[in-house]
Formats: sequence, structure tokens, C-alpha cells
Amino acid sequence: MTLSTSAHLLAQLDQYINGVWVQGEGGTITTQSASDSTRVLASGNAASADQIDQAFQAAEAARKSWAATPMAARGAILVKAAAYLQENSAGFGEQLSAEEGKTRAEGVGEVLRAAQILTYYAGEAERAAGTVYQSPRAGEQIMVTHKPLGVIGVITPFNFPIAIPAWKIAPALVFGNTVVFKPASLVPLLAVRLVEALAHAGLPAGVLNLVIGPGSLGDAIMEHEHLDGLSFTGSTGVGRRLCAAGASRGIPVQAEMGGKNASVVLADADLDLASEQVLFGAFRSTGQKCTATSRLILDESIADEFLAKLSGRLDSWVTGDPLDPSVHMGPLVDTKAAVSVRAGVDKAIAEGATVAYAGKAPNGGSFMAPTILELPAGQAGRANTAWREEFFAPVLSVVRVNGTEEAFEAAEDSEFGLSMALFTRDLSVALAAQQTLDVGILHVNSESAGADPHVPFGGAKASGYGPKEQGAAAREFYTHTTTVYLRG
Ligand code: UN1
Repeated sequence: MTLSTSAHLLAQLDQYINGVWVQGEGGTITTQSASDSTRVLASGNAASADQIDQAFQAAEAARKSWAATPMAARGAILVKAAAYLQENSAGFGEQLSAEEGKTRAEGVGEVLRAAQILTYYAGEAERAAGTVYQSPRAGEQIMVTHKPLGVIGVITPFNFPIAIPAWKIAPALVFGNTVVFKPASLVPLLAVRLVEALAHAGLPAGVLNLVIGPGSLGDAIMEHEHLDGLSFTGSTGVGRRLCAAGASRGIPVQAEMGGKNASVVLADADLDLASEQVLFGAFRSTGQKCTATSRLILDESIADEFLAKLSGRLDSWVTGDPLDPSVHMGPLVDTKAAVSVRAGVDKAIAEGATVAYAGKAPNGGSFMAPTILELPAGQAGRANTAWREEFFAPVLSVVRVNGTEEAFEAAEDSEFGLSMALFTRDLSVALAAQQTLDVGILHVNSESAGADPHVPFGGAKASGYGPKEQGAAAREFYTHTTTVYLRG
């Protein structure tokens, strides 16, 4: 695998504390190519406990002056950082692709998406900053105003190494908070790039601090006395533990967690459109999105025709080197992930699943072919591992149902409730889904994945906890309100 000359790789992984890049004082850390674990992309040392403390001290010291900086000036820094990411999107996108495994186009797209998110939040300076209410008393108005929370901890997953950090850090900063940021240890390269972009744009020392290292750093962040709020995306287990820790300290925690998202294709659906969108939802980014489609609910009357169309599309879907422009799907993030998913698929088959489609992929390592499993109808299928557990992989589990009611009932049969895609031409069915189904995001006639920066993002049930992310919802999380009874 070769990187174009535009991809100037980092050799050294450093920490960014109080406006300075410093070597970590903890154990050795490395980051490898997703396709080839013997290919080290960068190495360095993890942040030590002492460095976590230094990061918090810096964030605490910078808090007041950053909060006092006009929002327009804070936003201007985000705009400059966005321009830096845009200028470097080709090289940074390739690094992302090499490290995480999504295709080059997806990697470049994600860097541009991060730039778009920064630009969106820069615009907060021009949006409403609070609300004014009528008072029941003469000569009085009631204002609800927003103030920064303080020092925010940001803990992010491997699968969107720059977009998810951007959609937490940009609102945290623009609303006047300072940040201690810990990216997933598997994919630190683009976290470094995002911090580099913001530092290059003139962010004052201490406002954003980067600490790289193992998951245990997350606990050190959660326990730090200067932490005023935490935004986390990752597994439900870790998320719930952090939420409990936050509750016991009385600080807000926002947790975006797992998904087991259904696509429902009803008898009246446009099957060409639905099969294209299910293909994208299930297999883009190697299925490594919390919004990916992993359950497929098909009306029996169209099931065979739909599966034939989807399989036909998959026949020309190429899995391989993510930097090769002819490839549609790269590897999983590492070999460990692939071993665990293969074990999950074997378990599902032992429990009664049959393989409805097995694609091609390079042998072994972190590569995994697109796979469709068909589960037995009724409760037996719904008890299957492939129905219940989040694989985070290009594995789609199908059940057949009769009619809308059964389809909705199957869709609801999950502990998760992040996203769902519904394919129908019947608007009344779409409205019924919106009114009855317990999901945070509902797509009608489009794939289950995707998130625009100006609208709320987050899930129900085991998928989310705390205020939603993005759009106006972000302000609710990154600020606290003061209600002012104002009499002249
Ligand atoms: C998307 O669907 O484009 O971890 C974004 C995740 C989600 C983000 C999904 N928090 O996959």
C-alpha cells in the first residue's frame, strides 16, 4: 500500500498540553495501518497521570479568559482551522484511511466534514444566544442566558477519528469551554491533525489539550477534580460507567453509545432505491458506524426480490486496500476486531443463522467480506446473537415478516434505539413510525447512517444518555443556564 506524496505522515505521537507539543511520559504507544498491523504509522509515549493533571491545570487556568473572549473571536479561530483542514484534506484523508481502514474517499470526506462542522459552530455567534420570556409581573422580563460549563472532557471512538472529535470540541470551544481531549488509542493521527489545525488557527494555550494513551486515561479524566462535563462516544458498557461516575459527582455526562439499527423494507417500497441505500448503510466504512444498518427487516412478499437486488449490488462491491480508488470497502480497524466478528458470525450460525450472501475479501488479517445472514422467522431469529449484539462490521442480519405491524414490532425488538431506516411510499406509515418507534433518528427512504451538523444527533434506550449532540442540542449540553428576572 502506498501513500501519495501529499500524505506527510507523522512519525512521532506527542501530547499537546498548555499550548506546547510534549513527549508523553507513560508507556510506549504506536498506531498501525488497519490493513497491515506490521506497518507502524507513528509511535510515541502515552500521557502519564501527571500529564493528565497538567492538561487539566492548563484548561482550568485558561477557562476565564477564554470564556470572556467574544464568541465571534472564538468562532473566527474555528473558521481558520476549517480552512487548514480543507487545504490538507487529501493528505489527512489518506492518513485517516490508512489508519482506520475506511476508503480514501471516505477519509477525505470525513476531513471535509470536520471542516464543515467547525464552520457551522463558528456561526453560533450569529444565532440566538438565549430566550426572553414574558413576565406575569408588570415592569419585568425573564431572560434565559447560557454560560460555559467550564472544563470539558472529550473521549472519542476509533471509527470517526476527526468528525466525532470535531462535533464535540467545536461546540465546547465556541460556547466558551476549555477542553481535555482523549482520542481512541487505535486512531490518534487525525486527533493530532485536528489539534494542529486549531493551534495553527491561533487557539490560546491551555484552551484545548490533547492526551493520547490507553482507555484507562478516560478514568483519570472522569476522576479529575477540574472536570465540569464529559462528552463520550463509544460502547454502552463504558458509557454507562462514565454516566454513573458523572452522576455521583453531579457533573453532566453526554454518552453516545451502541446501535443495532434496523432497515425496514415494506411491500410497497421502491426496491432499487432501498437496495442501494441498505448497501450504503450496512457496508460503507466496513459497517463500522454506530448508525450502520445491521438488522434488515423484509416484508415476505418482496424479500426474495430485494435480496436478489442487494446481492447483485454486492457482487460488484470490491473489498481491499482502502487507498485503492477502485475499492468500495476497506478492512476493519484491526485484526482483533476481525477475529471477534468472525467468532460472532460462527456463533450466530451455530444458533441457526444461515449465510444468505458471502462476499469476497483479501484473506485473513483485518479484512472481512460483506456478509448477509438470514435468521429464522419469529422469536428464534430474534434470540440470535447476530440480532442482539452489535458486531460493528459488514454483517447484515435479515428476518422476514408479514406486514407493517410485524415489521415495526421486529424493529423495536432491540435494547438499542439509535437510528432506523424505513422504506415505504406510504406517508401515513412513515408518520406512524415517527410516532411509535423508540429511535433517536428515523430515515424515511434513505440509509440509516449520516448526521448533519445543524440537527440533533443521538439515540434512545441503550444507545444514548444525556442531552443530544449537534445543532441547537449542543448548546444545551455545553452550557448551563441562568434565568434572569429583570426589572428596570
Ligand atoms: C454518521 O452516521 O455519519 O460513532 C455518524 C458513530 C456515530 C456517528 C455516526 N456517533 O458511528
